[in-house]
Amino acid sequence: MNAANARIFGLDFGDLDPMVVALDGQPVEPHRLSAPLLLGPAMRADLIVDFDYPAGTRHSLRDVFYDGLEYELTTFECQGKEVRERRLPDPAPLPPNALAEPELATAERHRIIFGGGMMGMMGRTASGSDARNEQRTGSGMMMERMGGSGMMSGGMMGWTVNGVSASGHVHDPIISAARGTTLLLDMTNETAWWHPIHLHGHSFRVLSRNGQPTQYREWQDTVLMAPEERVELAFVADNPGDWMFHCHILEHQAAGMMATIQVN
Ligand SMILES: [Cu+2]
Repeated sequence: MNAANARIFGLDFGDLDPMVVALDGQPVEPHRLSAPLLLGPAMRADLIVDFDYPAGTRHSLRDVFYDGLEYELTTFECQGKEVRERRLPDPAPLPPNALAEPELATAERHRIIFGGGMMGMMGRTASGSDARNEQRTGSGMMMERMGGSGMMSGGMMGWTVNGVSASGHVHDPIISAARGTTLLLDMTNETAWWHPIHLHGHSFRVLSRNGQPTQYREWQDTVLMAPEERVELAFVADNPGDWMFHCHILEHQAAGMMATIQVN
């Protein structure tokens, strides 16, 4: 569980071989990791690791998200006698939760654009990895502080959802849906920064990233968007209320990257 305010983790399990069985509390088809596990603030993952390694061996878990700032997060050491002779078979899928399946054929499609930051000055020229590091260090941290203090609230430094940099309480929903409607959100991150986008009140299926269907159509309630990334997600709006929809880096939310989705 990433309980950090702003830090994104890229978990490299080294020679351990975890199986991912759930994301954001929702079962997913069990699968191995083919890359570091990315967790933005608010994101959760359930992993199963079978420690069938010889006693005395050490296995490190590293956070490799920020280039040049990789570090050992923790170390596991196998001790004592083995509890079984051979490795367990891969875990069976967890039983699904009772979530309504989105009806894509009749879905109501909405474009969502996340914008802001210092786009004109440094935004799109930065490569992905530069943006990662600037987000953590140097100009990025300075920008976070300035954005958080409201010094640059004149627009350039704010963060936006569909062009609006929200402040205070958000009463005008960007979407107002009749209960039971399938909403398909076609979202683009038009900034040079990563954003974990979180919706209250619902879980959604992540359908595609940059036009490529996702392998597991995972249920999540927070989706981490890379700079310039486009993500399609869908859910049945079946929980009445005014629901926050925001970046879970709370400085970004406070500087405008938040909105309301209303379900009637
Ligand atoms: Cu953000």
